Amino acid sequence: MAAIFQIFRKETSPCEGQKPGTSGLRKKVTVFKQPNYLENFVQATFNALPSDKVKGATLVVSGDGRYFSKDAIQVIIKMAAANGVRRVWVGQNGLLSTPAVSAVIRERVGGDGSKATGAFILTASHNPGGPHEDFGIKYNMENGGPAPEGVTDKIYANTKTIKEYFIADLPDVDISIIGVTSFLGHEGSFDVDVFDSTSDYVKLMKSIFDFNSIQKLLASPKFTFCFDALHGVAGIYAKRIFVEELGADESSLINCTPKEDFGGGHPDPNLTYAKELVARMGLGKGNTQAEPPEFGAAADGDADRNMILGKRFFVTPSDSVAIIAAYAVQTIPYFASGLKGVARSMPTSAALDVVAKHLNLKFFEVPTGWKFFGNLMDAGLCSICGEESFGTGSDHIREKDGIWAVLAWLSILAFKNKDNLNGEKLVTVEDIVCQHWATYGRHYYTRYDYENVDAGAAKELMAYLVNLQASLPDVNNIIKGIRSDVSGVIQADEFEYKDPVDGSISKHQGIRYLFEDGSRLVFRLSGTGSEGATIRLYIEQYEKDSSKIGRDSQEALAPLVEVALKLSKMQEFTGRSAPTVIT
Ligand code: VG1
Ligand code: CO
Repeated sequence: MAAIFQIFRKETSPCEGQKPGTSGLRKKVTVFKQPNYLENFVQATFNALPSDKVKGATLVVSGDGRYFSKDAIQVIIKMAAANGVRRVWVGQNGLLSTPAVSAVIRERVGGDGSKATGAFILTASHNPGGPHEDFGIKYNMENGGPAPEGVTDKIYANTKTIKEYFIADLPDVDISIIGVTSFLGHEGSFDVDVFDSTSDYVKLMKSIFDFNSIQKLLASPKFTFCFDALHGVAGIYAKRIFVEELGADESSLINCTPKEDFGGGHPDPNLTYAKELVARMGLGKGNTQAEPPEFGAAADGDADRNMILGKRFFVTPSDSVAIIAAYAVQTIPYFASGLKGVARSMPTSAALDVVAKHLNLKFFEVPTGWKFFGNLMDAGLCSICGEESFGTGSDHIREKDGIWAVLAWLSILAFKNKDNLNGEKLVTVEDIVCQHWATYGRHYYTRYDYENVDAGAAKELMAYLVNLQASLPDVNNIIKGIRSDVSGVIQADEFEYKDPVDGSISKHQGIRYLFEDGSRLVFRLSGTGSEGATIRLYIEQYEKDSSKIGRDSQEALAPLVEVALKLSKMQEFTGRSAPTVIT
């Protein structure tokens, strides 16, 4: 053991703009590298926690491996030591997916019986990485979920008054080698435990799913599979689970080596950014791919999001969660005794609502962001939940979980094909989705994102839409002038949520226009961008008539889209004639 480490108190002053967004603090790397910027936020977080969750505690520090993570991990280790933390757990090479962090907090027991009470997760999720791109940091609590608003508000308040931070003069720890490094301080010892990034998570997945039946599906020569990690952290889990445990061929994995800059792309699993997978699956204009795989999936940088594809077929995330919920009890052993309830974020389509009604399940609609699901799960009210933004998950952890969603779909496919693996033709992803629509009706759905819009203009547009809500007759007159074939608005408001467990209220969670026929328009400002503002416009229309469920979704939604764009004066306010991304 080396010499006793010293703790230094460093003077500092507040840095602007350290308000955590929908999921942590996300800024350009160049901002995070400014003197004291990272240190201030970390100290503000320590100061926001009850002292027993810092002094003597065990914390996890890891992330998706993006540029600047390794430097940040060393700083956080030294600040943890100086603030009295007893031990820090680090995934090998600093890698842990966001869902794996949640699993580690909840499940991992250290050699000496220790359990973690929180985690710093270093990721900006689906935002690009690299010296000129984004870095991010968020704090998760003892239940494995993101810090609730009460805590993030406190962190932000602390960043505005901070005067000092504490840091120990420890040497850098080699985080590429598994093992424990101990240091002696004036108040006792401090350990850094570097452990295998995948084993806790893999163990949890094996306890949830029937790996045997999935293995049989993957072994069928009729079933072909492709997974794209977009160079995010999902790659290390994909190799362990899909190849080593389930026997998929190595060639089924693409972009599964994590890179600090995600190979220069957006690690965002949607039809725009997951280009290679989308082409392989035979999707996209003019695609001539001869024999696409039966099933394709992608995850984002920190592996909490997922995109599910069939051969030449896209599953909307809103449909995906509804379908998983509908099949869960039959196909996933973890849910065999029934679902406690289901939940979705407000802008997510109502496909899940219809399933909940049919199956007589408790149902909740919460604001955007995973932190809102945690309370419901901790109270035993919710088993499965999802967001339209490619997030799906369950109460096995307190984060959304990309690999879990892929395993859930493989479980459904294995179930549907269990007596059919040598048959003429497999039941496909498309078959499963179409059957679902035929039973429950179809929710046509699309989202338009206007990225990096002038922040002032975005605010004005939102204010305009709120003002408009004061008079429904006026709204309906405007709409009639735009399209006479669109039904009338019967309710217009800003979504407000009262947490049924702790009674806390979250206001201004999105502007809604609800139509008589069940259609909806929702407008929100993103809380995860790092530059300007991003306007999200969500458009949904319900179709019960089974003869009308097979239309192209952009075509089916065209009248509503026209109404949304003209009603909001999108082009007038933003100067944009088209969105940056359509999903
Ligand atoms: C977006 C999504 C939201 C998701 C959040 C974090 O937030 O809309 O549904 O929970 O990202 O996901 P916003 O405020 O930009 O709309 V992740 O994978 O970036 O942690
Ligand atoms: Co993510």
